[in-house]
Amino acid sequence: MTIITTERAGDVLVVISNNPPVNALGHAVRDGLAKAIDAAAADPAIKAVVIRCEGRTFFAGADITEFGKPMKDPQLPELLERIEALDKPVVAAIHGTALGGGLETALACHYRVAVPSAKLGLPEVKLGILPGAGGTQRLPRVVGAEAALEMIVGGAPIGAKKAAEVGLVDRLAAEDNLAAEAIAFAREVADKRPLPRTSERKAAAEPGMFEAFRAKNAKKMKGFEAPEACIEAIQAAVDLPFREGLEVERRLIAKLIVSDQSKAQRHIFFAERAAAKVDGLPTDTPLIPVKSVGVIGAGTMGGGIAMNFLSIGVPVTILEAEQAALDRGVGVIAKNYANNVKSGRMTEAQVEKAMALLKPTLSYDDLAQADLVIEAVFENMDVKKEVFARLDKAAKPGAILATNTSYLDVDEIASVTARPEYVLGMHFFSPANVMKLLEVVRGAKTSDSVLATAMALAKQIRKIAVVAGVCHGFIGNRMLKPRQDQAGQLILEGAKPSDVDRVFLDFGFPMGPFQLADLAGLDIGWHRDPTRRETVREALCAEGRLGQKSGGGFYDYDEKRQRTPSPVAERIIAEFAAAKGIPQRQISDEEIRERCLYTMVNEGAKILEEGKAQRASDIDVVWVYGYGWPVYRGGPMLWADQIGLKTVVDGLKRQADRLGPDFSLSPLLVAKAEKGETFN
Ligand code: 3H9
Repeated sequence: MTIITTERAGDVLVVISNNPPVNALGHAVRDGLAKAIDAAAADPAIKAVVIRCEGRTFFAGADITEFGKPMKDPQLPELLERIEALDKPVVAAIHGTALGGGLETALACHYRVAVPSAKLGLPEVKLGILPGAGGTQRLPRVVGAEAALEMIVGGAPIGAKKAAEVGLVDRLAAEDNLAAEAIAFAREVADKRPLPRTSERKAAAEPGMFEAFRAKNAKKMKGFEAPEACIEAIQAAVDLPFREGLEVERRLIAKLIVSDQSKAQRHIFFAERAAAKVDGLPTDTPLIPVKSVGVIGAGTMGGGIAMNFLSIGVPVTILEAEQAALDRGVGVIAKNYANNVKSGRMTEAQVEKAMALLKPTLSYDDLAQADLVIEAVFENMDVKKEVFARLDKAAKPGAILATNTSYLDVDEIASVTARPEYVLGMHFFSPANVMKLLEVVRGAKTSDSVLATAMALAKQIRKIAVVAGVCHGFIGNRMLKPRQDQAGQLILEGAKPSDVDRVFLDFGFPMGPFQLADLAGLDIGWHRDPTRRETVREALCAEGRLGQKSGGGFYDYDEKRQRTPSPVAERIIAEFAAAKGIPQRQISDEEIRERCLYTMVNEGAKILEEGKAQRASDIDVVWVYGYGWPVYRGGPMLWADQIGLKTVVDGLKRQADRLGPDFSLSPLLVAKAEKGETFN
């Protein structure tokens, strides 16, 4: 297949790219475009050029798979300079998504025509780099430095209508008539001179704007290298002539592209897409149509789960055991939707439409028509079994029965039904209407169709789904356990909760384990017997320290919920340790890291060894999207690859005596470390 073809439309040369799936600007595309531009330059009969793409989108960027390898000429920046330098107008005809190098290409063209549904953006920052083909220099010259900062440092695309308002798009074309309107436009401007070359414009900026932007976005940018580089490059667009600005851009991208952060962020980009693929599942596996959903349990999880479906127009019947709990659950859903309106994420009309699709009920009979029922009741095997036995009788044949359990054995739950092939786990993360991750737990008997349907549904409700096998805690919570155990042990041996949390915050987690525990509430699962103090949490609860909500837990909190280390909590912990005869010592940050994080990598390796995750990158996706692992560290398995598996194994061996009786090294981790291999 020829990737770049040309057609003549009278005196307009139409250059067409056809490089599925997203017209990435790989070598063949660059080469073809360069030849077409040369041909246009050489032919006096050609008065103007239109560049457009076949398929679902205009160029979605440089070809990310080429990063890290020597790129073959022509390079994108040079190609774009040739396009801009052509002495005949070049018009970009944009549909779909003009992203990264794609938008940079459009910016090098003299004019941009787009359909209203098109999106334009420079998302490179999300890959740990910056626009490196002139984008940091050209965009501020078109839309001004302030808007360019938002687009380049934020990375989110804007719609074509907005792009037209800010001067990034010269004309909007009808959705189904882009090619013809772009050609007509090219004819209109064919003789207009001078040609509007972006590089010849000036980038406007208000004084103090860069500092204000840094201050406003400090929290979002914390830990990331690329955003600051983007700001520096945009500043260069304001301060320096175009060519010198390009030099700054080039120097900055050269450094970023080989950085561990960019490798990690690119890894997650591909990992997210790989996670959607289920090994051994034929691509033509028939899907089960899901037109209505049932949710059992209207608590925090059930309500959040229901919202996912209501928001995409799928009716939900939500079931509770008692009217009061049902009313409360529906009230919370309504409140969450109202908040979405307040924050501008939804309109009143959208919320009304969603709420109209919700049917609250106390009767299992009302679940009879649902194509999928998700159980989100109390996390207890007996309770779940009872629910599934009733559900099996109430649900129609062919309905999918899913459990939102976060730890329990999905096969045991399935065993109480007469249709284990229709049972699987759909483990949402709280708040379920917000968090991106969904663990799809494949039971021993789950059918291919049921699994494929759950994966497809996940995409519809805009979740990132990862397939996990049945084991205690699946991927995420299973790996959380050694981390929590070690954190709990460390504070008994002499580390303060704030020491442990600081190591996590420095690493890039939004919260440390003790902050998180206080936020969730220390009384989760508490037996409410103050005389029983078998764990530190029980000891804290016994003294009324239930976490943030009671003004104190591992930390003390003021009225604004600001935390400070708590002498009272530290006394309770010290007394507990003394009662257990645990000697106190100084604990280094390195030990905290090794015991909390290396043990997670070890558990991840065991999950792989046992085939409970399909690939190491799936584990990384779980931790980035479900547990706040910093994306610039690529998830636990890629992080381990980057610091070296031998480093991890050596650290674990050094700590072995302190890791408790349940710890054992993963043979897979050890073998890979010995062979100098990596997980990803
Ligand atoms: C850049 O441009 C750098 C320059 O500034 C500097 C140069 C010097 N390359 O997401 P999907 C694959 S950096 C290679 O499922 P959708 C993707 O892996 C780039 N491959 O579709 C997947 O493969 P598979 C800046 C790419 O419809 C398939 O295409 N641009 C690229 O949900 C389908 O993708 C970006 O960061 C690529 N650039 O979403 C945009 N893009 O089927 C990145 C996609 O084997 N792309 N693939 O799993 C996106 O955001 C989305 O893919 C897009 C389509 C919105 C375009």
